[in-house]
Formats: sequence, structure tokens, C-alpha cells
Amino acid sequence: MIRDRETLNVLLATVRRFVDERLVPHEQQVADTDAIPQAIVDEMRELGLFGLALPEAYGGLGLTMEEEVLVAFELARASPAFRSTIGTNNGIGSQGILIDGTPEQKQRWLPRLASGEIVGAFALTEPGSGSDAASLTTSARRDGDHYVLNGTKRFITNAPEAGIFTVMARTDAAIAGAGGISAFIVERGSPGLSVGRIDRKMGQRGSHTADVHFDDCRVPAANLIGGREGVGFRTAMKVLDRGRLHISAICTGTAQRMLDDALRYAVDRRQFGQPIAEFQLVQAMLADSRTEIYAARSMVLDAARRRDDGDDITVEASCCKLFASEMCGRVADRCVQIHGGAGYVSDHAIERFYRDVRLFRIYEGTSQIQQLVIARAMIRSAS
Ligand code: COS
Repeated sequence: MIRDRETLNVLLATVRRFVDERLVPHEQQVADTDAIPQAIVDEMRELGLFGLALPEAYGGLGLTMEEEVLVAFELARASPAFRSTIGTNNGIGSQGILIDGTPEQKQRWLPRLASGEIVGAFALTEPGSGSDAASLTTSARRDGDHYVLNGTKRFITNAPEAGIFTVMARTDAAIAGAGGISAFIVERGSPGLSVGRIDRKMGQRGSHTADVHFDDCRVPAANLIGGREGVGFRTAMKVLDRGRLHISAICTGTAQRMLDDALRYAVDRRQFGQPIAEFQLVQAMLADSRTEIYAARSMVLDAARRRDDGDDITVEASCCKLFASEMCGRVADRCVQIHGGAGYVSDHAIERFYRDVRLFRIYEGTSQIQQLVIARAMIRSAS
């Protein structure tokens, strides 16, 4: 749903300009230093990017899902690390509180997330629990007006920067699956919380992940999301439904950027006496990529509109994530191919993007988990 086309167009034009003039020129620096320059983070704050998806009542821009994916298409034309900087505050690091938090929890944390004063992170994955998220073993034991958390979370995006973590932990050891899990807001600086060293990833330098350890970490009982035990897994799944749709938009925008670069290269690069864009085998790669990006864009917009209409989009979000992330991988591969040898050396952005986008098929649910979610729902409705 688009609330006011004119206001949205101004926002989209502003983001487009910001991407072209500020983010793209800093991409190599971010890759070299593994850090987003502070000036860029400050500009992102000023533009309101940390609070795109948070309601105006909490200081955010209050974008609808359709508006948000349109912004995501634009933002994703720069290195994924920039989007990741603001990604958790708008998505997995805030939505648990927004969707299921108490009014007090929302009031306390959302304005600080929306302004970018603090960074939010989402701690679900563990060393022994990835795709099988309901098997997590981090425990939360009630002790008076606190819970005591013990366990380790793994690959936690923005953990080194985070001021608060949404942590899924088992409050009922007697329930092995999803029903024993609760969600907590845990502040950095809580006694017993520590963050491990930054992971050395294949790509996405400038976006950090790390382990988060809880050693008898004391968390006020008031930080139990929604004030209810046993519903934390469902909170996490609702957060991921939305997150998967957002990531699908990011896959689409990033694929568009890679294709734009490859097209420019194909038009400039001459072989056998003519631009390589004149060769039909290169044209096939360009055309297939354009077609698949269009398909992903259409899917993402449709699912976003349905979510704005109040529909349950669990299956559509998984369809989008599956198609858009796999599509993005195919486009990355073709775009390296169009660049030829130049695509394999780091002078061209495509070498970096090829590594960056590999993560899209893995995080916020692997392609295989999306297939499972889609097929299970189909079978359920048939039986
Ligand atoms: N929205 C709301 N509730 C949901 C839900 C959703 N999208 N998906 C599942 N649930 C609920 C179910 O209804 C069920 O509740 P009840 O027991 O009350 O009926 C509960 O959650 C457990 O669901 P399910 O039985 O489907 O759980 P499974 O253990 O079979 O696993 C998958 C579900 C595999 C889909 C889940 O573990 C998953 O998404 N794994 C991937 C995790 C992931 O994406 N990690 C990425 C890192 S986090 S960035």
C-alpha cells in the first residue's frame, strides 16, 4: 500500500541520490577497512533510515511494507554492508518488540532503535541449532524478578555494535520444541553477556557477525517480550516472515545493480571488433537476468501488498526469499561471466558482489528451509 505517492517519490529520489553519491563511492573503502565510515552512519541516521519500518508514533517513518520494499530495491544497489547497518533496526532487531512486545517495551526501546541511537540484533541461531531453530538450548531460568540466561548464540548480525538483543531462550526445559521457547530483550552491558570476535566471512565486509555468550546473564523479568513465556518461537517466526520479504527486496535490488554494471561493461568492452553486448550469447545472459529480476520484483511487490492488506504471507515470503535469493546468485554468476577475466579480479565491483550475495541463499532461512515451509503449507492445505 502506498499512502502518498508524492512523499514516497521524494523519499525514493533521496535514497537513490544517497546511494549514488555517498554509498557507491565508499564501497571499496568499506571492503578494505571492514567498517562503514562514521559520517555515513550519521547521514543514515539523519535520513531516518534506521526507522524506515517503525511506526511514526515511535519516531520512525512508518513505511508500509510496499513502501519499504521499494526503498530496499534502491538501497540494495550499493554493497549489502550498508543495508545491513540499518537492516536489523528495521527488521529482525526490532520487529519482535513491535509485533509482540508490551506497550512499555515498545515505548522504551523502539524510539531509540528508530533514531539509530542504539542498534538492535536478533539472537536465534546457536552452534548446535541453525535451520532446526526450535531445538535451541540457550536456557532462561526464572530467579525472582529476573531470568538467568546461559548459552551461546552464533553468527549474530551486528552483535559487535548492538545495544540490545532479541534473544530466544528455553524457559521450559521439559518442552523440547518450540513451545518451551521465550523471547527476551537483553541489553548490552548486562552482567554475564559477552560478544566474541568478529567472524571472518566470505564477503559482506563492513557488516559484522559474532558469537554472543550468556554466562549466568541476569535479565529483568520485565524484558520478557510480551510478558508471556512459551511464545518466543512464534515471535521469531513472525519476525522472519517479514524479514524474508525484506531480504527478497534486497536480493532484487542487488541483482539490478550487478546487471547495470555488467550491461555497462558489455557495451564498453570490445572484442572481435565490436562491443561484446552485440554478441547473442552475451545478450542471452543480459536478457535472462533482466527477466528474472522483473519476476522477483513483481513477486516481492505482490507479497508486500498482501501483507499490507493484513494477509498471512508466510508462504509468499518464503516463495520470494527462495526465488529472489537463488535468482540473485544466478545473476551474479552471469555478470562475472560477462566481465570475463575482469570479473575475477577485485578491480571490478562484481568480484565483491559475487561473494557478498552468496549469503542471501543462507541467512534468514536457507533456500531448503524456504522449500520446506512452502511444501509443508501446501500439504497441510491438501489434507
Ligand atoms: N508465524 C507464526 N507462527 C509460526 C510460524 C510463522 N511463520 N511458523 C511456525 N509457527 C509456529 C507454529 O504454528 C507452531 O506453533 P504451535 O505449536 O502452537 O502450532 C510453532 O511455531 C512451531 O512450528 P513448526 O512445528 O513448524 O516448527 P519446526 O520446528 O518444524 O520448524 C522451521 C519450523 C523449520 C520453519 C523453522 O525452524 C525455521 O524457520 N528455521 C530456519 C531458521 C532461520 O531462518 N534461521 C535464520 C537465522 S535467524 S536471522
